[in-house]
Amino acid sequence: MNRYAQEVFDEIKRSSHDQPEFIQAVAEVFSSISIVLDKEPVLKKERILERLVEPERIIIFRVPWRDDRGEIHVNRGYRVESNSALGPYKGGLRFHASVNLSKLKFLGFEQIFKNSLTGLPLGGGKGGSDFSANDKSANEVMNFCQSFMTELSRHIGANTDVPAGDIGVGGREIGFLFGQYKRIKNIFEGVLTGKGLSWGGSLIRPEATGFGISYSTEEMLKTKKQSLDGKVVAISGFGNVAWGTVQKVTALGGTVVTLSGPDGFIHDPDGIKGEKIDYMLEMRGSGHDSVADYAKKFGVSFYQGKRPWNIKCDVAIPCACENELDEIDAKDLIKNGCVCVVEGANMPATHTAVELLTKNGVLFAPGKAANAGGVACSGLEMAQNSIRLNWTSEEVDQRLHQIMVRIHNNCLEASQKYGTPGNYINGANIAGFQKVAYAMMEQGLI
Ligand code: 2IT
Repeated sequence: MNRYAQEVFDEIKRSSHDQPEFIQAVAEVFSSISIVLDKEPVLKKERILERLVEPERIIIFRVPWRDDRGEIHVNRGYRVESNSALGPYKGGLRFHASVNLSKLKFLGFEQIFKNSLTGLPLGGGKGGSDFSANDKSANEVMNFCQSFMTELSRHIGANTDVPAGDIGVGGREIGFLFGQYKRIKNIFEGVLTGKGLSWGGSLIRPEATGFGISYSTEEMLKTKKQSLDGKVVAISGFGNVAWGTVQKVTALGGTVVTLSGPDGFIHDPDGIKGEKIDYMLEMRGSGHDSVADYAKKFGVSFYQGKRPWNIKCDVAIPCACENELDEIDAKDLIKNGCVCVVEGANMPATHTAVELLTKNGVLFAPGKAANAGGVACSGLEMAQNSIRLNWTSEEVDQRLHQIMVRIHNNCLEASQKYGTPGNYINGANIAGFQKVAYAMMEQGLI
């Protein structure tokens, strides 16, 4: 690491010692951009790193709500407004029992660079709550969302901060949140993305993250004169990201053979396609948060408590959550001849796993480049809201495809320009960082 970066990093380790995911994300970005810091002393003079790692604002609030039996519960709500140099804060809301400040600071930090890479006018942010919808009724989820938005509505707006979904926040939750925002503010505006189609949503937004991941994968494989056609693909997760990825990978000729949940993973060697893809939506809607049902329904193997990375595959796409693919998994993938690992989730591979994979010549794409299609389509939803028009699915998909190809090429070019050709981690961090850093300097001491 560059000396200036190391100094700032040491201070973060001290001041944020209880935020391991945030420290992990900062370490990766700082290592990648060290070469830029070496070449451009103005970045130190302007203290860009200290400014970047400190969110512009963090809002933490009480979310009281009533369950169906009349009992009162209190959850903690958050919005981390990381950076607005390039546009309004933009990033998802995560509702899950595991949500804490470290995770949201890491996700908000990543979102700055991801959103920069999209080429759209989007700042970075993230939010959510330690609330899990799984064991709650629809009425309880609505009560929670209304209470959450009652406070959040003071801090967001179509030109200020535009949240979307993430783990635990899908179309239903966005609907409840949007309805409450409109009631409180008396403004119908594009304050959230991932909206329903009849009230300001964009076609392709539900599929966009997975489609974008597949387009990225295709571009990476192209550099090795390969394609997804005929490839065996292992995927983890079974939520929105996995669902879109299975659809597009299958359409491009790949065979997806695994899905996973907190309970374990399923292995379907014939491929997850047709009605099996639709069944993913049913599993998610059931609120069970498990994939064992898939194995029962389609008569395939289910491995309790295991992750899918020891299944032989050509391409692996972790789409569940942070740090779900470790050193042991990386060794299994390498041993089984995997040629490409693409982060569908945010930071699903641990630091050691990434080191092992890249050292062994496995193509590797970081989440901030590969899964940027989700937020890019959110940017397209905002554009449609601004012009009060809706584009066709073909038009949105074509723009999404163009954006993903451009992100791939920009990352590859930056990796070459700074001496590590084909290292998409360095490429993504450098390309994403430079644009934000210069925008911050042009806007004065912000
Ligand atoms: O991690 C992500 O990029 C998202 N959850 C989507 C964010 C967005 O604003 O669409």
